[in-house]
Amino acid sequence: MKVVMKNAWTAIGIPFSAGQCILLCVINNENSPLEMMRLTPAGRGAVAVILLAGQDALRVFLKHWQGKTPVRQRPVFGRLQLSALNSEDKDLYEEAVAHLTQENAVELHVHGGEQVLTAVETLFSQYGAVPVNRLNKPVPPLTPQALQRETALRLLPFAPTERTAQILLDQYHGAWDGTWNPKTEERAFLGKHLVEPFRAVLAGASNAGKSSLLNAVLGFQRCLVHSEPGTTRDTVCVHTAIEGFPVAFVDTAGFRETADDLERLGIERSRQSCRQADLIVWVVDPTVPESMRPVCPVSNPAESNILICCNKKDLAVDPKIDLAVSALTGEGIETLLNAVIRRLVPHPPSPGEAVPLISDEQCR
Ligand SMILES: Nc1nc2c(ncn2[C@@H]2O[C@H](COP(=O)(O)OP(=O)(O)OP(=O)(O)O)[C@@H](O)[C@H]2O)c(=O)[nH]1
Ligand SMILES: [Mg+2]
Repeated sequence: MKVVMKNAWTAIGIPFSAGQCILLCVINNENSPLEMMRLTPAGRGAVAVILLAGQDALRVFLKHWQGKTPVRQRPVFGRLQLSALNSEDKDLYEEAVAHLTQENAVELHVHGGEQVLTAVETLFSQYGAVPVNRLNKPVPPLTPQALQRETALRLLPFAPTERTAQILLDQYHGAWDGTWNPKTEERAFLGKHLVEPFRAVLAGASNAGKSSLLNAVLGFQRCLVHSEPGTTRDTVCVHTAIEGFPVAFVDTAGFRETADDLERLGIERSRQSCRQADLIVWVVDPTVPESMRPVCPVSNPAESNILICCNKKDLAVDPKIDLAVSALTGEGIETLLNAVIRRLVPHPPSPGEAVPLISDEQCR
């Protein structure tokens, strides 16, 4: 990867550790203004690296540094005083490793929390240091391929699974040649869910076994289960992954006529969850034929949005429903998971295949 920075920066990315990249920077202008740059990628991390560079970098840095003066090629340990210039409070410090990488460039390794990074940047900005992006802001108009690559790189640190990280990496490496075909169109839905999970909502009549099913899917007892109908009130959302694709399962209050105010509030939440679902898994109890009713509460739901699942297979089956499972014995749970993921990702991409990335809001 070669990255060209604006102004005085020239940078080359070198693989650093799993999924990370550090930029080696060369300052090639003696009168360069004071600039600071985050060298570690966005996202959570124990350590972050900030580069302060420019003609005044070392002088400004040493004003706040307690420790050995950094010399070229030898990192030193010390404390950076973070207090504002005119502040009374001089006791705010960050322990750090400093490294003079060039004549006018100090690389500072600090704790990776956003508050520490902001405090360090606030400190240097008081001396006029300007934040510089790790990647050059692309000059508009961007080609669709360049936009795809840029989005992939931005989302990569937030990928929740190895598979989604691999897909994003493929897009960064130019999987998409910019042409649309029916498959690309279809995969745009997946592109929206490489960071944000799909939402699969377990809904249905009360007592059909929705909470038991969620527990069976997860493999541990997350939700309360009881023979009394109306057990679940609040929605319970649990994140997991199927075939490496992130899925948030939502357990909901069962639909039924009730005079109980609290339960009615819960049922209203179930309705809301169904409206926001990428997939509704409508759970039916074959021992209670009325559990097919109440019909799904979403007005005009697209049929592809609903998967009907007959639970309590150990007690009975409904010949009209193909998908039969038992939350109690675990029978059919694998089949259910396969059915869920095939509805959400009908055509999973092979390695290197294009998945269009669309939205900014995927970046948390
Ligand atoms: N035999 C059998 N019983 C089950 C199965 N799944 C759930 N049950 C039982 O059915 C009852 C209701 O289960 P829940 O999981 O609480 O049902 P629910 O749909 O979440 O109920 P609400 O939250 O009240 O809407 C409990 O007594 C469970 O033990 C199953 O596969 N087989
Ligand atoms: Mg329940």
